Amino acid sequence: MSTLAIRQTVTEVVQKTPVFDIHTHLYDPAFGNLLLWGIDELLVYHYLVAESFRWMDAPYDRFWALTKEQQADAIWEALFLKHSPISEACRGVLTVLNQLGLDVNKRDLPSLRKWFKQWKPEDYVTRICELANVRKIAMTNSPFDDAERPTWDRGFTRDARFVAALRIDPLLVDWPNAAKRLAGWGYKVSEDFSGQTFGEVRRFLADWTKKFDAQYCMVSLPPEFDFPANTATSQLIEHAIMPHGREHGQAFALMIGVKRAVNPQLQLAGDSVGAADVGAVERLCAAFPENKFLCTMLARENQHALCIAARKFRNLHIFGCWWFLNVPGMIEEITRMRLELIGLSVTPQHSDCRVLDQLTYKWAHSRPIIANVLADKYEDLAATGWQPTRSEIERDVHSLLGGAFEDFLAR
Ligand code: RAT
Ligand code: ZN
Repeated sequence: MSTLAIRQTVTEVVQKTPVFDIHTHLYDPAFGNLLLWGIDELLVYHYLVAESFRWMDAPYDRFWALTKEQQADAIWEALFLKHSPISEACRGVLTVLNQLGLDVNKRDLPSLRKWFKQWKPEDYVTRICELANVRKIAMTNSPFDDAERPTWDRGFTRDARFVAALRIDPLLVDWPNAAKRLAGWGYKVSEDFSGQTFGEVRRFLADWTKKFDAQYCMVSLPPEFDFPANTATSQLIEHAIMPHGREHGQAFALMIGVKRAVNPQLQLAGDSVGAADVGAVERLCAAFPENKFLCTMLARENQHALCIAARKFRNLHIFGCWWFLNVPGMIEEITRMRLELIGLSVTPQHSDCRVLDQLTYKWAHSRPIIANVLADKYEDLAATGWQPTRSEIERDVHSLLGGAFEDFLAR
């Protein structure tokens, strides 16, 4: 293949390969209103809320008192009409509309709203999955979430496209309150870890793993996360999460580096970032070679050391350009570094979508970047005389878009 043919083939294969989106905040349609979609949800996405407040002078409370539609109007006005919508999150809204065949150039929010009203959620899920070329979506499912728990307790027919992930932040970052809740649900736990506490936490994890059919267990942690340490988080990981993981063959996903609520007035949009210690991840991987770990980190400063950790520990699979890193410049830099350091045993991207429609933009924006970096790498190989074949390219791209992740979970 000529270098041009390599680039064209890689671009085409990356576009055509269906993706397994391994971390989102989307829900199986059986969860009803928890599955967010449509223009107003797109506009009130917390990434845009944070950006719009930069232009607003009114008190925060006044914005939060508005209806969703009014909030969307305010954001549209501030971020799309009064200034050009060049940020990644703004551009995303326009990519969604464009992919749906809508004319963004009219800048006509009421007529966009009218268009979305014609859809039924089930049909819309299919339309969006087709457009985004997504084959499977990992949800974020928390037993501590009062909004979703009733649906699990009631039971429902699963949509095969949506798989569950057992999210346990309250357990690991707010143990005193989590202990109270577990006790309320009949688990014999004590805040001081006495008696059968660890065994009962394991029973709790096993119950919800079964109920969710959870593909992995997940937590997000602050920059200060350390292991081993004299903290409830560290104790629970060692004595409950790790044995649970081994017993169920379940990987433990760590998302590290989020500083929650640095500006609480921004609500969901008020979280920030801090550099963490990759050493804590290495020590976990070394202490528990029989456990599998997934990891993404929020700080740009941590990306190189995390790649090196993955070179040292085959029980560590790194994934995604998380949240503030999910912008083209960072995706390019991080994906290039990962491919150069660990080749194809990585999942370069997840979407973190909260609104169904965002699947189209997040993947439309990431795919060409991944393709471009990958094409550079194949070109370098071709320069040595090693010509990649189309089927080798297809195999590799399948790995990057979820296949390597599935293989890792199945190991
Ligand atoms: O990216 C996001 O939408 C964040 O608000 C978080 O949900 C983060 O991804 C997380 O899973 O904690
Ligand atoms: Zn997330």
